[in-house]
Amino acid sequence: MRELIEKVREQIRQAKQIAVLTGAGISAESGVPTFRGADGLWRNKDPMKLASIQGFLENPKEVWEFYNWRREVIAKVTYNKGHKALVELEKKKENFLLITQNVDGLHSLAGSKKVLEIHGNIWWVKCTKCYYKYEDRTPNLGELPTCPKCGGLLRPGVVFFGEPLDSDILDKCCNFLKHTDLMLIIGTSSVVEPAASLGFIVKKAGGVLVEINLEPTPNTKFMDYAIHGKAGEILPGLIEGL
Ligand code: BJW
Ligand code: ZN
Repeated sequence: MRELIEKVREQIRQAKQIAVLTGAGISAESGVPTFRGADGLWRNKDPMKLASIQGFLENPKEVWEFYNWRREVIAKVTYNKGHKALVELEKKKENFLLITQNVDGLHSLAGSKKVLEIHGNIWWVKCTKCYYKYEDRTPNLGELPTCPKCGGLLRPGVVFFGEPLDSDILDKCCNFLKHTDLMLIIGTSSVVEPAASLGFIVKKAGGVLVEINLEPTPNTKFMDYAIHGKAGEILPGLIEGL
């Protein structure tokens, strides 16, 4: 393990441009539940009912109940050593981008500046009628929250299954990845598209892929390096020694 870490550290040292993709695993050690895996949310909850646009249109009350609960959980937790290590990496590398699938806002809370939240942010709400969008950090917004401007039904400011990602944000990610020498892919099961395929842009451009995860994923076979363990334990050691 120590040898593997040293090899990856050397690759990081040499890389002129670095991208990081994070998923729910990096926030797991903060106490935010992941989606898949043994303790994942989708073990006993149906993602198509709770996190798809069809699910929201059919039963907004149930979806809001789920998101109000998640907001309450996230309001009580904070960033961990893994988030903090990525703040340090950003300070060491001028050409840096952190792409996160997480909606918990913990990277920004930790101090990361160059972050793109490709699945949105749980603290934002959007009106389904007039599209007014604003930040509201009240943990529980009640049964069916309504828009302060027009009274229409509000929805969580996240990207549901079946919805396109913001095209400006996705373009920024793709343009950066085309010129990236090394990408760290941390704590994601790599099954949700298009995030799961972002690493291939780097690979195609000749860059190095490094996965950090508790366990192998469907993309592990495409990695140059795979480190198995907890992000909050691996990242500080990897980045401190740079
Ligand atoms: C640790 C750890 C520790 C734990 N340390 N590691 C192509 C093929 C097939 C399907 C599709 C396709 N293209 C699109 C689709 C459909 C769909 C999709 O991908 N489906 C697949 C699941 C089959 N994609 C979409 O619908 C996307 N939209 C889209 O493509 O639109 C196209 C379109 C164009 C034009 C018009 C209309 C549409 C949108 C995807 C949105 C995802 N939304 C969610 C919920 C909202 C946010 C929220 O509420 O939080 O985002 S789903 C959920 O999954 C959430 C996550 O961001 C996302 C990814 O999950 P993640 O982060 O990987 O978490 P887990 O739990 O899966 O994994 C955690 C990992 O951490 C595990 O591997 C653990 O081992 C590890 N771990 N502890 C290190 N301490
Ligand atoms: Zn409105």
